[in-house]
This record gives sequence, structure tokens and C-alpha cells, in this order.
Amino acid sequence: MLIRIRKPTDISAREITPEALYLDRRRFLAGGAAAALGLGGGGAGRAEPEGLPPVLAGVKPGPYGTAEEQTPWDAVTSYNNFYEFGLDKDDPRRHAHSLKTRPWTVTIDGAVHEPRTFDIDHILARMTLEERVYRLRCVEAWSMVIPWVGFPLSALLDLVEPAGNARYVAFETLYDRSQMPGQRSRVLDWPYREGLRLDEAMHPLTIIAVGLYGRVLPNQNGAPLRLVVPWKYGFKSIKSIVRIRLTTRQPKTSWNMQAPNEYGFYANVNPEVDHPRWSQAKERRVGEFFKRRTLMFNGYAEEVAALYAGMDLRKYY
Ligand SMILES: Nc1nc2c(c(=O)[nH]1)N[C@H]1C(S)=C(S)[C@@H](COP(=O)(O)O)O[C@H]1N2
Ligand SMILES: [Mo]
Repeated sequence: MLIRIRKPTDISAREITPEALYLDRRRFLAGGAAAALGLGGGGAGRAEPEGLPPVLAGVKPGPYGTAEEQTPWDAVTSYNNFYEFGLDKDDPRRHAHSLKTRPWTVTIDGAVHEPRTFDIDHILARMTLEERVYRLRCVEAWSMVIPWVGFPLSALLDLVEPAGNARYVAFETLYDRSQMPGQRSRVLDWPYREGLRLDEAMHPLTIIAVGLYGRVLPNQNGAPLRLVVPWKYGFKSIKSIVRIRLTTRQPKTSWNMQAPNEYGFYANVNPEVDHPRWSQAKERRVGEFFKRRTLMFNGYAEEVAALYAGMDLRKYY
């Protein structure tokens, strides 16, 4: 993985926190840059920067990184889609503090041998946390590069032993109008729902994220746990999940119910299949001026194209 390290003198005081966060901390410390910035843990007695979530312990580098420049923490946590907290990009950051992420349970049931309800802290204690730097491509044609912390969804599904007839996985966000004021409006048929085919869900690229930049996931990004499927449009990455159900039939999904001709079940990033109201050929990386070409399957074709062999991707959009 390539790391872009600027000279400490290039970094203004305002920038220190996000810049430090956006470097790989292990290499960062190893390179001695931490000492130059006064961020080193040793002896200086320097306190954690204020207002940031806690650091997650024991995070290992995971497979499938991208060396592309990472979108700064401030952008990742202030430019969000989370309609439960409003429709504007800055609404989630402003309003998602009303979400209580403890206690939190996730029920996994349906076509499984061992249906169970897990406490989030039990899940965190059982899973090995990995950092996965993925591109996120929203259907609205903006994109980011985000260093997620999480674990493969397959590791969670293995705990409940999917039954032989399970074909799909359905996900639901919390439904609680007192914590999620946006649910008082009818923009979507709440709770937010998403779904994957079982083979997509078990694919090693598919993760449950519980953090970013080595820290606990902020509420606006879908705390305490959210799905990340990097080869699909962002709306598949359902946030603040409370229920996962294995099913034999293709589940209903929020955006498909809302506008079936615009948002399909598959929602694979595909520059050749336009959204009915706009092209999907290009995207704007948040923070950049010029647009860039969108890549087939968001750049993950080598890993996932085989899942769709023989399928008409114009029909199954
Ligand atoms: N529950 C829920 N999950 C959701 C959404 C939402 O409105 N509600 N928005 C989706 C969309 S459209 C995108 S692009 C991503 C954005 O994730 P981010 O805010 O962490 O970048 O979350 C997805 N997950
Ligand atoms: Mo999106």
C-alpha cells in the first residue's frame, strides 16, 4: 500500500487531526513522523484529540486495500446519506447524536440452524477486526475512499449456520421514531431495508463495518454496525442494522420499493447502465474538482464479476 506522507511543516494546526488519522497509524509511528508531529504516545503525555470517537483495539490490516488517497475524516463524517436523520448531506452529522448505540442487539434468523440475538459487544469481542480501504460509490455520482474497520459478513453468518435452502440475506435498520426523527416523514417506507444474494453476502469483500480510521464508527456513518459492499452503489450499505434474516426468496429493499425503475435489487456499480435520470459513467471524488471515470463494479471486477456470469446486467441492474 502506498502512503502519502507530507512533511510536518506542510501541515497546518487545523489539519493535524484528520491528516494524522488518514495515514496508516502503524507505518506512521514506525516512520517517526508521529514524534515530529507531537502525536507519539511515549512520554509526552499528550491527550487524545477531543471530539473523536475512541480508537478500536487490535485492528489488523485486511486484504483488498486500495492505495488511492483516502478521503479525509472530516468529509467522511460530514457528507452523508442517512435519511433517518434528514435529507441533506450535513443532516446526519448534525442530528445522529440522538441515536443510542448501547445497548444494541442484532437478531439473525430465518433460514438458519441456530437463530440468535447477539449483543453488539459480544460480536465485537468475537470478531477479528480488520482495516479495509474501500471505494464507496454513491448512486448520486460522488465517491470516497474510506478506511473501514470491520469483519467479513460471512464470519457473522457462520455463527447461525445458514440452512441449505437459504438463498438471500435481508437486512433492516432500527425503526424508532424517537431516536430517528427522519422516520416521522414518509420519504421511505421504514425501516430502511436492504438485501443481498447469499453468495454476495458470503463474498470476502463484503464486510460489516464497526469503525473508520481505526476509531469507533460515528453515528452518522451507521453505528454501531453497517454493511459495506464495495462493488455496489452506496445505498446497499445499510446502516445501524438490528435484524438480518436469511430467506429463500429475494427480499424487498427500500430504494427498489420506492422507485423500482431507478434502483434495482443488484445495484452493481456499472458505468454502462445509466440511471434513468442521469449517466453513471463518471463520478466526482469528494474533495476533487474534475470528474473521473467510474469503474465496472467500482474497480472490484476481478473479484466479483464471476458472481454475475451469464446475467444480463441491463435487466438485473
Ligand atoms: N439506514 C440507512 N442506511 C443507509 C442510507 C440511509 O438513508 N439509511 N443511505 C445509503 C446511501 S444512499 C449511501 S450512499 C450510504 C452512505 O454512507 P456514508 O454516509 O457512510 O458515506 O449509506 C447508505 N445506507
Ligand atoms: Mo447513495
